[in-house]
Amino acid sequence: MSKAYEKNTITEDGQLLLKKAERDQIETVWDRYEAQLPQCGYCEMGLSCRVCVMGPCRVDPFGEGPQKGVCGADGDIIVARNLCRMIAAGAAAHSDHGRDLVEVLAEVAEGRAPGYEIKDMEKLKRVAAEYNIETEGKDPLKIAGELAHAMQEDFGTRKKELTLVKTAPEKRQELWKKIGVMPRGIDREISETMHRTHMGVDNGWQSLLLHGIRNALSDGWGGSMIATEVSDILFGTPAPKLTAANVGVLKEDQVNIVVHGHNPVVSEMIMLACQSPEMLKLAEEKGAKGINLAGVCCTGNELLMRHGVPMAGNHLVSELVLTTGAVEMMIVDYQCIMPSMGDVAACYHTRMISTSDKARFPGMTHREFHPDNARELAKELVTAAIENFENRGEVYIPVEPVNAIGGFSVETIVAALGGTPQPLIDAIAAGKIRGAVGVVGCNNPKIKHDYGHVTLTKRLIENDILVVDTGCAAIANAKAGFKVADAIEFAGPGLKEICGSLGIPPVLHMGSCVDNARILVLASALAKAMKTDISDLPLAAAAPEWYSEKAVSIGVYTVASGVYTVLGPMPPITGSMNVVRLLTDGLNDVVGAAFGVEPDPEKAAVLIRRHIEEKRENLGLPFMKL
Ligand code: CUV
Ligand code: SF4
Repeated sequence: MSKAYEKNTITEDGQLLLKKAERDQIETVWDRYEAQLPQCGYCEMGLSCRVCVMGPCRVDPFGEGPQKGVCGADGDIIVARNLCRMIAAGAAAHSDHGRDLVEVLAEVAEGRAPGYEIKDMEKLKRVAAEYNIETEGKDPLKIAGELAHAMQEDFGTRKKELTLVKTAPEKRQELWKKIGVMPRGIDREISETMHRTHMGVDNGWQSLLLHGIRNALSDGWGGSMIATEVSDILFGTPAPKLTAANVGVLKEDQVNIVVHGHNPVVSEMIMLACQSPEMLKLAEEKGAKGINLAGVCCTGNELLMRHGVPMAGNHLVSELVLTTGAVEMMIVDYQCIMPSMGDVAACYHTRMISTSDKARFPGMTHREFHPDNARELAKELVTAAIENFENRGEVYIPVEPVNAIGGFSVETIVAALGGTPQPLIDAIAAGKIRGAVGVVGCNNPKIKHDYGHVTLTKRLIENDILVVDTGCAAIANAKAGFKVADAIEFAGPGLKEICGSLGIPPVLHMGSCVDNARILVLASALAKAMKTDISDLPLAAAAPEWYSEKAVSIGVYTVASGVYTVLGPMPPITGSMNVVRLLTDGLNDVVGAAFGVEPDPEKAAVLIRRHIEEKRENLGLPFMKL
């Protein structure tokens, strides 16, 4: 059987490693996807329901079979309920990640987290001020303790609104209040979604979706934002750093340790252990030239943003990274870690370690990290990885890494602009930069790996649209070479001029998926500086290859924040034309933005350019007829 490697991925390392995987008889995500075809049409349309045991039920999309579930729910209700449950799961994932960070902050405050510390004192004070915590002359650890406590309150049910929502433009806040979607408590909204979607509770597809919006907002302006802010406090606010991406970042003559997952709590400690002289000495004794730490997915993005740790790959190549035979140990925390990873690793010498009490995987050794044991456990694991170096078989690292610059927090972007967003606004007003787009989200075997991200990004920057990216999209764009200063060659003349004079690439890496909150903060800053609402600005977002429930939550809070968002893969909603019309059009009248769906990135680029020109025209800025 010959495989069309080119059909699966545009990346050279991905194609070569797919060949290697075939030789080694490794089953990959693409093989399993093919084995699943054709996928269930009812599920694809969102028309199947497993909410209770009178079912499972399905509604016939052609109007011939049953039109209602056993309980009487029709297609609109079932589709809306399913979508809301996706939002709840996504919001829960991001927000629980945020909670874990808040817990570390609390333990740091109590002196029970050796190795962790407050890295960004200024940010601690700034965020504490948002929570109305007095900081003058107060011991930082005391501030940290009070802040952790106040943030934990945001997760609860006792508030009228989340604290950080007030960083949104005032008009936006008023709108959220007016339509009744102001998020009250992070856990509360998730829990209420589960309640409303229970059989026999909320059976208004519109009211369900409105609550879905509130739930998603509790992620974007709550859980995710808290995750980002606390990560910056504990590990430092990112600043531009040179890094590299693709599987070529693995080193033949060094001990390779790869971290995979999302939360920096574990990976930061692993990084510190890798840098310790004691470990480096041990590696040398074992015949290695050093210890090379690399990332996959968002925990990698967290390390990349703050420390320039290189990135071996994104979601769809996570299995392939192991087929290099060069990875001594992969250490995972949670989210987006395929349960197949242990099977792949078993064909090589790679040791697989799971670290979170809430995330177990077949074929992995479980070594649980807690703030009090993290520093010691990290050293133990790195020692074991070093000792595994001598067990290596054949190593295959077929490509050279691509350089990239990462680390664009809002703080550094504003600093690069000279301390205010005004130069960016001036450039937009003058038409040198036509607008800005967040390209975010996952990979999905339904879209050729990285093709969606890279094609869309290329089309946007060549049309003078600044791109900011996060998650797997950010890794795709790094591999494509869009993140070095020279990448301005790919940009249109206006963007090229502005980025050239600032010395920044035309595509700015803003971090992990929870760091989409940084994009919200940036959009807010622009809207506030222009004394308007986010929905008036020439902005858009895209998730060209999304797959996860987290991405659904992100998409919904982005639209609800006033940003037109184009999805690549179609969400499971086509079973209800009412839901489709609301999400792709009706929401414009509710929140001033809506979704588009366009799997072809060339066409998505046109949709986005048209949207941006329309916003420019409305603002009275020079616009281009497309
Ligand atoms: Ni969240 S972006 S696959 S790892 S959610 Fe995971 Fe970051 Fe998508 Fe990528
Ligand atoms: Fe069927 Fe209704 Fe139960 Fe869903 S909630 S499984 S539609 S009976």
